[in-house]
Amino acid sequence: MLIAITRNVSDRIAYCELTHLKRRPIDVSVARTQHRSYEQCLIELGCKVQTLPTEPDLPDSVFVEDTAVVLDELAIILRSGVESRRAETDSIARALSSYRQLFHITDPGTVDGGDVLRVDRTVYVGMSGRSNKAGAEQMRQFLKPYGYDVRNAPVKGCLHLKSAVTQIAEQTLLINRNWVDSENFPANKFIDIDPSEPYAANALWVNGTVIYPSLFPRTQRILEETGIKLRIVDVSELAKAEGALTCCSLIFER
Ligand code: CIR
Repeated sequence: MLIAITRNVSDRIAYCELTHLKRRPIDVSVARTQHRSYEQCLIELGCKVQTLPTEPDLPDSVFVEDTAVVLDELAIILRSGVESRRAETDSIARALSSYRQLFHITDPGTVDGGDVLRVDRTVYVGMSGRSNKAGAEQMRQFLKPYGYDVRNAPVKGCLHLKSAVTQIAEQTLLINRNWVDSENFPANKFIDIDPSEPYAANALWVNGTVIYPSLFPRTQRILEETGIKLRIVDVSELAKAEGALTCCSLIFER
């Protein structure tokens, strides 16, 4: 059974961190409605959704993916590259402690979960504005005993590694090659996003279906033509906070 940890949208989401986007008004009630449809989609795809209580004072706390990495054998509680997001991990660590043994990234390491892409036994860590070599090295030490290969993958022009590349089928990655070099991921097949939709590489593969945002119709068509099974969701209001699809959940086997 897959567990999906989520968290309701903070009233203060308008004060979120923004790196590559201009600040635009965010309608909290629309963002919450979209977030509920996202959770509903996860339920329909077979996840048991565990929604954590809202953190009213933490604007970005809906983006739970950035707080932890959960693998079958352990969970790593992360240390964000931005100070404003570090308090988000307390409640996540409490929730995850019932499922996994916990390890912690510590100073000077920083890693945001949006920078962590696992493909089978390889864990790629994006070298971005949020995640650094010290953080990746700590992950490498935690994961070595379990046989994971941890590799650093430089990204440029985007927030996180998973803004640039995500897994959408066995050994198949959806990629924006302007933001990350495909040579970082040997032994994988690639589907390129439509170049007019640079943010289109973030998709969420759950139980054989790809949850995909309605914002990128051209890339959606490419995926449909490839025969990928899609579930389309509207997360346009959350996207104004620079949040993508993967970042709104932490999904793992119970
Ligand atoms: C931030 O800048 O941290 C948030 N406004 C957005 C985080 C999105 N996280 C993700 O894609 N993993």
